[in-house]
Amino acid sequence: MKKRVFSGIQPTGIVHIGNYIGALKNWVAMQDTHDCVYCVVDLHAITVPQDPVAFHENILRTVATLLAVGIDPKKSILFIQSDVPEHSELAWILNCFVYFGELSRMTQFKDKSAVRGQGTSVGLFDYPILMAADILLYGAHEVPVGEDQKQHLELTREVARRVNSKFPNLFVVPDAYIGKMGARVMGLDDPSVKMSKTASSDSNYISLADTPDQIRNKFKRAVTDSDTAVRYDEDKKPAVSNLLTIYSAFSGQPVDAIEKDFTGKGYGDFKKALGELVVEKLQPLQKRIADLLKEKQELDAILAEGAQKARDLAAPRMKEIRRRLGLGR
Ligand code: ATP
Ligand code: LTN
Repeated sequence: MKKRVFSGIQPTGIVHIGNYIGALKNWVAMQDTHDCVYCVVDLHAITVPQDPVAFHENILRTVATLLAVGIDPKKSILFIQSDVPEHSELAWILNCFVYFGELSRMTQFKDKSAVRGQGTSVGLFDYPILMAADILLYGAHEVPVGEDQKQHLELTREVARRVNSKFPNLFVVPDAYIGKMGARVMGLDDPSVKMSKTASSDSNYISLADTPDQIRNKFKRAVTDSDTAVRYDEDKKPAVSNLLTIYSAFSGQPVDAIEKDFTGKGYGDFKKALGELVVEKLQPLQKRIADLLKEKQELDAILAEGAQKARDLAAPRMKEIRRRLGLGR
């Protein structure tokens, strides 16, 4: 039996190369070795306000992006979270096993609520519990995510263990799968913060929808470090190390081979080559995304089938959970 994988992505905007390198590349690779369930987590996205029209477009664009990068609905289950109501139901149950203090310590909550102040929703506070429900509902063994989700995964494991101590073997305790390279792609304008689609400046990230000129310009303007050598050193040269990580992810070359190619050349040459490389790799993806978005019926059919398969797994699991807890009739 193959091990089960579950992961999710928020449809909050356009997917950026940090999401791609840190998470989606691993999602695609795991399809051949694992039994994969991938979800567009729209209920997570409404923890902050969304305009319904733009939001709906973002959901479809995210689905098209997943298909374009190589998520294959014949190999994996691909669906939208709100199509499977069991996620919300399990989240409620798990809420009753988690303490206020634990959620207050989540760094993503602290960061996001600091920005929103009094406008912080209860949903934002509860976000990690819905994520735990996503994972535990499917009995996932492994969860491929970027480094920023490590703390949420730790909480998920803790919740699973806690429930299991009262209801033995109810949940599989999942492991985070965090890649060795590119698990934390940093902002191009500031290598001390992670690349984020909700960053204040759009020179922070390269989105999968950027035009060739935008991509070239963003790399040209990307922050570098004080000396001139193209060399990987996370502590002393965080900006260039980040660019080398991106180069390596898009070219498939190991970092030391790239360093060799650029010996004696300056940052200018390196950033120019990086811009061209990323343009060349993203163009076919962009075309596929645009083509898929024209086929609304096909997308809908894929999602309907994915939702059905996900429900077929979730419904009996939820029934069992209700029974073990003594809920209902
Ligand atoms: P963002 O900060 O860009 O809004 P997010 O982390 O809030 O993104 P998602 O879009 O749902 O939310 O993330 C999808 C996946 O991408 C997750 O596994 C996340 O860990 C990963 N990821 C996000 N940003 C980065 C990054 N800069 N480097 C590597 N992986 C990342
Ligand atoms: N919080 C995640 C998205 C997410 C997720 C999940 C990831 C929601 N549910 C379940 C893995 C498994 C993020 O990347 N911001």
